Amino acid sequence: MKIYFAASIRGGRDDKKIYANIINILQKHGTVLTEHIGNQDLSDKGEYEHLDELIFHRGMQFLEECNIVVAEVTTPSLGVGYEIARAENIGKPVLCLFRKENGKRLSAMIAGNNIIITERYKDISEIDSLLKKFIDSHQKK
Ligand code: 6IA
Repeated sequence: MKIYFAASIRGGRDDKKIYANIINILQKHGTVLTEHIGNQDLSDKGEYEHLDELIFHRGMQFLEECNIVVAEVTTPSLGVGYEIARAENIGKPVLCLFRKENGKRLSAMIAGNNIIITERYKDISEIDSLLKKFIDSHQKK
């Protein structure tokens, strides 16, 4: 199982520890093609602009290659929104994970899309079973 994990980079890195924890859990279920998202040294600064084209093309290749997409969507990110829409267009199953906190509300473009599965969680301990449920439902199809 090849997993494309998407989460905010330039949208903000406040949740980077949570991303790293989610990646550890995902790795029990398959290969995470985008492990760098959990990199604690990766900031939201724009010092790598010259690499943007490379980053985009590599991301799109990984999206084609993956079996499922898992996106942590609590911190809004243009890049993650783009990846989700693109994944849906090319027929990849998408699971969005949203942390219930601070009265934040998930974009209606995600919450209102019935093709995408959105799960709300309070604690990282819930992720493993949410992921199992998602993988099982797609393997039965
Ligand atoms: O708009 P955002 O930057 O928040 O978008 C985040 C999403 O875009 C992630 O899910 C990634 O898949 C993708 N993405 C954005 N920036 C990068 C990136 N920069 N590396 C890999 N994927 C990215 C790091 C540059 C590097 C030289 C350290």
